Parts: sequence; C-alpha cells; structure tokens
Amino acid sequence: MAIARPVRALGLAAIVMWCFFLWQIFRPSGQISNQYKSFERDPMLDSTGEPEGILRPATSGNYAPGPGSDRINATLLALVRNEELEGMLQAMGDLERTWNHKFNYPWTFFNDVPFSDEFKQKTQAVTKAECRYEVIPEEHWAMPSWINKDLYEESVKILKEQEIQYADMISYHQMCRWNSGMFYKHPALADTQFYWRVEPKVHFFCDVDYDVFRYMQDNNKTYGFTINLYDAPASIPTLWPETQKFLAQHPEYVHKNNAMDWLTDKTRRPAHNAKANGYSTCHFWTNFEIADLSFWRSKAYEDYFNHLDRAGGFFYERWGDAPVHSIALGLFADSSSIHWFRDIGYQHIPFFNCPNSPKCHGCVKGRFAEGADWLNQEDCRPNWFKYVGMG
Ligand SMILES: Nc1nc2c(ncn2[C@@H]2O[C@H](COP(=O)(O)OP(=O)(O)OP(=O)(O)O)[C@@H](O)[C@H]2O)c(=O)[nH]1
Ligand SMILES: *[C@@H]1O[C@H](CO)[C@@H](O)[C@H](O)[C@H]1NC(C)=O
Ligand SMILES: *[C@@H]1O[C@H](CO)[C@@H](O)[C@H](O)[C@H]1NC(C)=O
Ligand SMILES: [Mg+2]
Repeated sequence: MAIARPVRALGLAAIVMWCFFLWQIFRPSGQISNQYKSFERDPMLDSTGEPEGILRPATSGNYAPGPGSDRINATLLALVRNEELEGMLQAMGDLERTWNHKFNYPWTFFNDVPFSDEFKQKTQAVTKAECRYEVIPEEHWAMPSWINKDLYEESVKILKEQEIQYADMISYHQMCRWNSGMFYKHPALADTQFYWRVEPKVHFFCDVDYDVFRYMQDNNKTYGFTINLYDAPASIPTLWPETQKFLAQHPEYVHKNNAMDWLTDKTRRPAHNAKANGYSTCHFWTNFEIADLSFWRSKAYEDYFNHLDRAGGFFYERWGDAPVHSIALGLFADSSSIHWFRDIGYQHIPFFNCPNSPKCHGCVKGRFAEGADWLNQEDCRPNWFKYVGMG
C-alpha cells in the first residue's frame, strides 16, 4: 500500500520529535544548565597541582609498614556496619591505590557492635597497613538520659512531614551525635592526632604523592575538606539560635580570624538563611574530612558540643555532624588553618570534587553533581572562596 508523500513526511517529523523529546529527558547530565551553575568558570576546570607549602613525598622517609617509621600519629578512620563490607572494600581499594599504599597509615574501624571475622579478614587483605577494629562504648552511642522519648517520637513525625531523610532512624541520630562529639573520645584514638575520615562506597580518583598528614602538621592546618554544601534547613531550625545562646555565654571562644561571614551569608540563598534562623546552612561535607583531633578536644569545642547535646537537637531535630563541625570551625578556628584539598579527587554520591590534573582518572573534570541538574544549586563553594579563599 502506497503512503502519500505528505503523510510520510509527517510520520518522519513525528519520529524526529519523539526522539528529541526522549533525548531532552534522558540526555546525559554532563551539561549544567545556567540556571544552576555556581560559577562563570568552575575553579576545578583550572589546572590543579599539589598545594603550596612543605610537602613530603614517600621517598623522603621510611613509610614501610611496621613500627619505627616516619609516619606521624594519624589514622584513616571509618565508622561502618558489618553489612557495608563491600562498600568499605571499594572505598579502601580506591584510597590504598591512590595514596595509602605509599604511606601505610593504619586504618581504624569503629562499630556499635563487634566486627565480624569476615569483615576483619577482608578489610585487612586490602592493605599492608595495620587495621584496628574498635567497638564504641555504650555510653558514647546510647541516646542520652535527658532525651524525652515521647518528644522524640513527636518530633520525628514533624521531620518526616518535612521530608527530612532518615529522621525516623534512631541510629542515624546516634551516628550524627557520635560523629559530632564522641568519636575523638574513644580510647583507641588517645595517641592519635590526625585522622582522615572515610565512608563506605566513596571514590578517590587522583594520585596523591605527599604525606597528607604531614602536610597538615607542617603547614599548621586544623581541618581539610573537599566539598562545601548547603544543608536542609528543616533539619537544623534551632541549631543557630542555640549557637547564639552559647556565644552569648562564651564570647571569648570566637577566633579573631573566624569565618562568621561565611556562616551567616544570606545573599546567595536567602530562604535557607531565613529557615535556619540566621545560618546560611553552608557546611563542609564531613563524609570526607582530614583534621587535627586537638580541635575537637579543645575546651571551646567540648563546651559547645555539651551545650548542643543538652539542647537535644541531635534527636528532636536532625542536626548533622556536618553543620555542627562547620559552625564550630567557622567560629573557633583560624580560618587560614582550614584547607581546601582541591587536589584530592573525591565522590560520595551524588557530589564530586574532580580536579583538572593528569593525576586524576575516572571522574569528569569539573563535574560537581551527578543525577539531576538541580543538585548543582547545593554547591556552596563559591561562598567559602568569597569569604575565606581557596587556600
Ligand atoms: N556501625 C554503624 N555505622 C553507621 C551507623 N549508621 C551510620 N553508620 C556509618 O556512618 C556513616 C554515615 O552513614 P550513612 O548512612 O552513609 O549516612 P549519609 O552519608 O548521610 O547517607 P547516604 O547518602 O545514604 O550515604 C557511614 O560510614 C555508615 O557506615 C550505625 O548504626 N552503625
Ligand atoms: C604518638 O603515639 C605514641 C604511641 O604510639 C605516643 O607515645 C606519643 O606520645 C604520641 N604522640 C603524640 C603527639 O600524641
Ligand atoms: C606554624 O606555626 C608555628 C608555631 O606557631 C610557626 O613557628 C611556623 O612558622 C608555622 N608554620 C607555617 C608553615 O605557617
Ligand atoms: Mg554515606
């Protein structure tokens, strides 16, 4: 049966339109629409090398596994469940390949229940370095006695209505509290000064050829981050008001070179600042952090954490360790001691730090988010660079 030429043309046009429609929906999200772009030109697209300052390559000392090395008191640190073994092996594999096989820093694993033999055997098999497996003491993990269970249950309902992820998992609240104010009190870390926090399933993309812990020590760095994000204001409505109460009692703890402007910015995302009652919600994304434990062990931070803990927001709201750490650093640390590790390629779904460097493989240079365009608006790095810099 012959089909008239105009009808054929129409049919072809319909197919073309349909393909275009599908492409619009399913096209790869590599292209960031202007609406959500944070920078005219993302600094990650600029050529990235090693940081300035004193650097020690593996050849500068004895980094072989075992005692008597040139390693300082530092550890790779992971809070992880037995069920997350596969994801942990993947993350360890990445970090061993890109960095730790050269330096052999020990791994310290924490869990609220004992690690299984399988977990111990398989993780130790990924590294030549020493692995330590630690159980968290009950008094560091349990919900504190002053938290009212009924009030907690009521609060969870409200948080759920506001679509706060994991609000109904008590263990998530416990995890956030432990990461905020407990991990550094574990006896296994008594002799440790620096740690690098690693979560299961994260990725590392770039070869790093210097001792990162020595970099922190030699250059007087307190804290290192890769990604800076906005938080969900509904998870922390009273965190900033509680912080202000604390500061009224303890103005002496605020460092003269603080990052208060970064904490309180309301120009870039005013609605977030309003909903969080004065806090921009901008925070270091703490699933990656390289830091000096003496900051958390300071009187200023201890008093601040105790104030927050008593206020109850780790349970009645869903305060994360990320905003808590970030506010404390922004207030009590010298902002020049906070370092952006732009050279450490990193991913925790759905965000990336992917530098433009020949040392990096497996991520798209300059890509910040994967999955949906709107995720790019969660990028808060421009504020850190604006108020503090890229150091
Ligand atoms: N042992 C133990 N580890 C936990 C528990 N809850 C969370 N963790 C660990 O704490 C870290 C953060 O938990 P996640 O569930 O990844 O939280 P998240 O990163 O905010 O959420 P995702 O986006 O789902 O990854 C991970 O390393 C987990 O393995 C727990 O109840 N017990
Ligand atoms: C480093 O650890 C050793 C024990 O492993 C300890 O004797 C020493 O005091 C520690 N140093 C610091 C600065 O904590
Ligand atoms: C680090 O701090 C010490 C003591 O304050 C100082 O002597 C040293 O010069 C500083 N080093 C750098 C690289 O800033
Ligand atoms: Mg995670």
